[in-house]
Amino acid sequence: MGIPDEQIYPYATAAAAKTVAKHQEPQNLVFYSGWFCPFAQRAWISLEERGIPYQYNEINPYKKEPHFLAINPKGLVPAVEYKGKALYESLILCEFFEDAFPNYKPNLLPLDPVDRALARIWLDHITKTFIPSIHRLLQVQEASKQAEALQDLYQSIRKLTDNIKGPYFFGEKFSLVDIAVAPWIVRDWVVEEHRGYKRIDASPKWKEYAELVEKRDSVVNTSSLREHQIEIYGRYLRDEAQSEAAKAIRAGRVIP
Ligand SMILES: N[C@@H](CCC(=O)N[C@@H](CS)C(=O)NCC(=O)O)C(=O)O
Repeated sequence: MGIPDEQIYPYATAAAAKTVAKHQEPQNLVFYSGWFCPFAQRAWISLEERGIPYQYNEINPYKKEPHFLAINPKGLVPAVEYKGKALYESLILCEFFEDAFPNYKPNLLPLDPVDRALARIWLDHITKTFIPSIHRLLQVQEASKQAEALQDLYQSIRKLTDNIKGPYFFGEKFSLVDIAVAPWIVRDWVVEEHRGYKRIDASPKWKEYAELVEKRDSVVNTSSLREHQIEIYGRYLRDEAQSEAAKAIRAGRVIP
């Protein structure tokens, strides 16, 4: 018997469906994605930003099908197959695209070594504070714990926002730091509608930044309809989700 999370709408919709349709031809790079997945969207935005040729392959990672486990033993999207080798982990894939496709522009990591290290410092901040607090905010049920998670989220956002050069994190150039948060910006309506989050309460600069990031073509073109997402988020909001991330948050562990 499968888990309830298996019951997800099977395909991308809206602008994301058009992007999927444009990427059906076989290519050296096969992108295993889930239309609903914020981690997969990071890799997808990177591919779209740089115009890298890829073949899109929709996966329901909750089914843990053997053919997919052979690609990613963790059974998580995103993953890629490139020249017969399998790779996974969203931010590692984004960096892999930089390394394996140097001629596809623009680069999404700065070229200057100091800025490159700074980008990684902020990616680490996003991984360790922003994502865990937004997922805790979704899942915790007690009002006091929700209030705590909301304040943790605002604090994480403010630290990031204080370092945004504007309009994007590194100035005019859209980068991997922007990509790392973009999928949660386009999904923050869930915590706004159900957990009292407001962009402006994090900071006015965050609100301005979020409004810019969510309009970026690569972000819009990899986003699906909200109506299919709410079914998935309903399980998180009731703390019923059985995804690996949901189980980790519930147990106070690091998201795998
Ligand atoms: N750390 C991973 C997280 C990926 C992840 O959690 N993906 C989810 C979908 S959004 C998944 O595949 N879940 C399947 C499961 O939990 O069984 C990354 O950054 O790629």
